[in-house]
Amino acid sequence: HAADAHRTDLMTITRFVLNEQTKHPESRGDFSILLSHIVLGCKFVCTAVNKGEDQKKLDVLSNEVFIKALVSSGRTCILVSEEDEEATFVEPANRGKYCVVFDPLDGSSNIDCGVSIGTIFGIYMIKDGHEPTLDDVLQPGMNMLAAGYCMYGSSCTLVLSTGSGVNGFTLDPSLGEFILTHPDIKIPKKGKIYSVNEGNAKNWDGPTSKYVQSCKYPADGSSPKSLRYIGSMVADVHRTLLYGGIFLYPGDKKSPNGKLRVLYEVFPMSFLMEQAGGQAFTGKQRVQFLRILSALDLVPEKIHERSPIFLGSYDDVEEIKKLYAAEEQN
Ligand code: P6P
Repeated sequence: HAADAHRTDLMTITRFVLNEQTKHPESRGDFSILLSHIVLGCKFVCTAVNKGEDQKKLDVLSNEVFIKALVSSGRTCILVSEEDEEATFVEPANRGKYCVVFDPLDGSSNIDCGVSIGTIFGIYMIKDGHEPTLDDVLQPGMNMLAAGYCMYGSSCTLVLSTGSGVNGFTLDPSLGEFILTHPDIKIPKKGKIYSVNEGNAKNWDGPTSKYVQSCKYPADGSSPKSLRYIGSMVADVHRTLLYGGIFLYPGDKKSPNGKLRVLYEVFPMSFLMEQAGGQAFTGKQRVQFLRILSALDLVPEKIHERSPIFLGSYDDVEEIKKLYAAEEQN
């Protein structure tokens, strides 16, 4: 009856997070309450996306739902959304100790052709008990307590890390619950796929060009990597996490900081990759003390600033780090 036991032992995301909470006896459950409101937002967006609402409305709708859910949780004090130029400061009566940075519907330009899109989020703790300021969200990714994404595709999958590994949950529409389907995700140490928009190759710098060339014409005679690029970060990162390989959004001559946003695209995905045994690198940070800094060491100065990003399987990212380090030495 093992199968039945499995079927009846429903590990919902709520139960999973409460189990995590027991590891922090000092916790008063605020974090679990915050996560339950993020989960509520994801369920709403999943329904709205599947209803086939039109893209413009969905962008605005998703943002409003997450802002309202997070404010009403009573556990947040600052919210940064890709959709809002300014950060939202929660009024004192409803304030909690967490700051949430999120992209409510990343890749939404892909909605009309049915490509998977997603919500990406990261959670910081306010720095200390003072009046909240932007400094509380301009923290390095290393300080994130949790990060995750929810992918709206053939199924609705929420991938989450609260700092002790990565777990994936799939929405069971009949129950309206996210059920644990991918326990303890580990990214393969090396992969056979590279994921980049080759259309930008003309403007790439030396190390990126050399690395992509080595994917196509391996010097050691091994077989070339396959190119898979969906153009929706959540979909490209989810495939990289499960199958291995490397995802790149490099800087180039036209956009030295690339396209992806630090707070709610680069940091959450880098956090997840490191938690799954992979790594993340920006190509811009100087080598310090003979250690090339992780993307999570970056300290953002603006809430919507961008950064180049190379993330995925440990060995694959290591290759491009060596090329940037070599260029640095010259
Ligand atoms: P490009 C979608 O617009 C997005 O923000 C990410 O989801 C995706 O990874 C990237 O931009 C795709 O950008 O320039 O390759 O079309």
